[in-house]
Amino acid sequence: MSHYRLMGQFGIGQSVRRFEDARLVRGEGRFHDDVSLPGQAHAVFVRSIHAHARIRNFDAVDSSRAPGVLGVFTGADVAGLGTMKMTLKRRRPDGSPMFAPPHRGLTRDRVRYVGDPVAMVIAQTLAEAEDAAERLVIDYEPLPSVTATADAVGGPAVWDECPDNISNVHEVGDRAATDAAFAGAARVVRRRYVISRVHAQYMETRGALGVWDAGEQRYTLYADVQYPHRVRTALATNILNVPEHQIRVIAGDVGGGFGTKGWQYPEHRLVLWAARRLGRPVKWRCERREAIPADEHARDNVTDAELALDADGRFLALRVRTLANVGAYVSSDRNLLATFSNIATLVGVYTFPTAHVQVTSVLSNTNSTAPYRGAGRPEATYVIERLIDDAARELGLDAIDLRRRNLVPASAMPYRTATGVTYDCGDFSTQMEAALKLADVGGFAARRETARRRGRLRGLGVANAIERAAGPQPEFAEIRFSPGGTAMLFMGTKNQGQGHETTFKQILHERLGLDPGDVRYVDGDTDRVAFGMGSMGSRSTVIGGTAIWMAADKIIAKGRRIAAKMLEAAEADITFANGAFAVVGTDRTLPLKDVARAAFQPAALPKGLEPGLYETATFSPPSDTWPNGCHVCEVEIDPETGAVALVAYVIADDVGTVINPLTLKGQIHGGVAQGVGQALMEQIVYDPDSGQLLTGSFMDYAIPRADSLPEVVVESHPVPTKLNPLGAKGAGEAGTVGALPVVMIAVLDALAPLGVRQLDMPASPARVWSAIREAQRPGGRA
Ligand code: MCN
Repeated sequence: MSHYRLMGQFGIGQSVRRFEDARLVRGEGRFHDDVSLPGQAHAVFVRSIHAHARIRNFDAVDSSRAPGVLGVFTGADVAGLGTMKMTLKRRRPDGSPMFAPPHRGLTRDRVRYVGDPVAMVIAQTLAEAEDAAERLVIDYEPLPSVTATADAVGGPAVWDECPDNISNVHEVGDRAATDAAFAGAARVVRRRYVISRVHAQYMETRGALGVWDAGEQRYTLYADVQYPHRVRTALATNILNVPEHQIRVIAGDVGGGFGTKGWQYPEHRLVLWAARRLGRPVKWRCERREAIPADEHARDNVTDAELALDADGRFLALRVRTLANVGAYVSSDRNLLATFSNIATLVGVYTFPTAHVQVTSVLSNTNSTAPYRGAGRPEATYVIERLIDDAARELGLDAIDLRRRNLVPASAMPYRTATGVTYDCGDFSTQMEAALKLADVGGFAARRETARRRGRLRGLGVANAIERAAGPQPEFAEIRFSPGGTAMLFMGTKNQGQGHETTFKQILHERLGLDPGDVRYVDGDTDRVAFGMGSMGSRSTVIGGTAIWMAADKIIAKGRRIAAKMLEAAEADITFANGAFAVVGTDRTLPLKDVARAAFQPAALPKGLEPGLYETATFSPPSDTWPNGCHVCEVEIDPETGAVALVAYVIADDVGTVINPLTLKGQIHGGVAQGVGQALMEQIVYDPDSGQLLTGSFMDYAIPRADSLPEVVVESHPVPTKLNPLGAKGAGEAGTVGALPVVMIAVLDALAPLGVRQLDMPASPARVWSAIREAQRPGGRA
């Protein structure tokens, strides 16, 4: 197929179907558990059954003698391993440095959450390791525990060194100006919002295979991580204390990461340590029943929010106080990410003259919390959008009008928020009006009436979403041609299901006209890819994609010199378009593929030009992009059972230039599903007295299924950013950011006629049913 026929078919803006899917749907993907090496042993982790306990004694005699056992290791054995390090400079309320206790891999003397790893049992087979793990006798002395966010301060100390359980306090905004604005406000609305704790529930549970090569004196880790290079650096510098070149990290296909597979888990270092100790590869794979206790969790905030308005319903100030539950350990900056990522967009898409936000990170006897799709942004949007809706109801205003009255106009761009960030561009009004139209909000009253006649309560939710994406951290791309004229594309980002191969080949095609079939895509291997920060924060398209663009520009620059010689023209007269060089003003053209072949033939090159055609580029954006959009949904509630059905959902969104409308929709759909999941059914629950994890499996942790969602309609209204040559903004988290608030807003709208004013997520049938009964009780909440 010629380049000319291909142009436009695979370029930016085309709904190209994912190149990777054929392999994946045929079961030919290579996930971590598909990797097995000769002589590998199997590791099983023994985890705490208590929320908080002192370990009086380990008795490993029986376990060590079990058939096939190669070793039973405890914290004492791995004491030589380092820990992750914090770089954030946070403080406690008294000004002292923050209290951020790292996880040591295996806990030695005290366990601090159900699931805290205390021992590693390694045997010839997995079954033998599991049997031996059951024979390990651990004598625990249970201690009082605290798991609920609101109870953490003043609860039993998770660490004796930090009696009040306050890890740190973080503030943004102008306290004095905000206090003054509240003092002079015509109306003030106050609410408390509880954002539940959830688990990412990726399809592929975690795993790791550690290898020690004695000859090379080198570790290799196969694991499903989102940033292999940063995992390598962390292992080398913090944990194992070896040069980075002595570690190779390989992440093959990753069956979902969602932020939670971002960093360095204890199991990674432990399988490497064990592989060296035992002289054979050591593999661990996490069963689904182990995943919830073993993985980092997410969200889990209690927020008191206050909105000050003038007599015309204009926003004067926002005051937010959040308690963020960070769990028992704060091993790296990543464990605090959500606590500051949530701050910038608490003001949403609205003009606020001033704001003041204080986030207190509290320790508890729970798993660490970490980024999960949105990492603070869904929480922020939840708070501001629900507060606006509650304010409208309390003040007798129309919630849509109240939003309209306070939107940041497109003419105000770039707009500096009271929370200290700058939205570079965006047209929030266009998104909102488009979504309202798409959702036929005008026809809602009639639909509500029809539903009422069927005995259903119908509710409408509107929420404007904005999030920070693709912040200023570098990303890497390399385009490497072979002498035959085909190319390899090496990326520092790591695909976890987003469709990177397709997206990146489209960008490459747009710039160089390369047939995607002529390009092999590579990511996830620190030996093959020079550098990378990895995939999180909806950054890959914007930053990795721009790095491709820049590397492609270098290919064109060098190719032009070669083409000039081949076409016997002056370099200044050579143009490049549609995958071919041309002599300006003539019909003489030369495909890039031919130029690439010539690049490896010294005789074909201009004098002094180095042979070969391979270029790298590293892009670091000047600032964040601000994807935004408006979500509108409708729910119907059965008042007899409390069951909520999501019946309509539309989004108008702006992710800047859309690279692939098809995969973008897939991203938004997936993101919405995760927001809907949290709003309606998902929740990690601990028993308040014992600290036991009550939702340890899919028998008690509900996740959305296909029939939980209606058709989700997405309409893009791009406002390209000037912060990168693609004009693209991030998109991977956008769906979740809007979904979390809009569903709860719709639920509360449906319940409002019954007098229900307050309901925290998840809006499960039991909770909705109880809220209805409570409101209808004489003297109830209505
Ligand atoms: N896209 C586009 N045009 C844009 C931006 C994005 O067409 N302007 C499309 C592209 O197909 C691109 C995809 O959306 O490949 C995601 O792009 P981007 O916003 O760059 O996000 P990342 O690739 O950096 O992925 C990270 C993001 C995050 S932070 C989470 S969490 C998340 C998400 O992606 N985790 C996911 N989506 C996920 N999807 C899957 N299947 N699995 C996960 O673990």
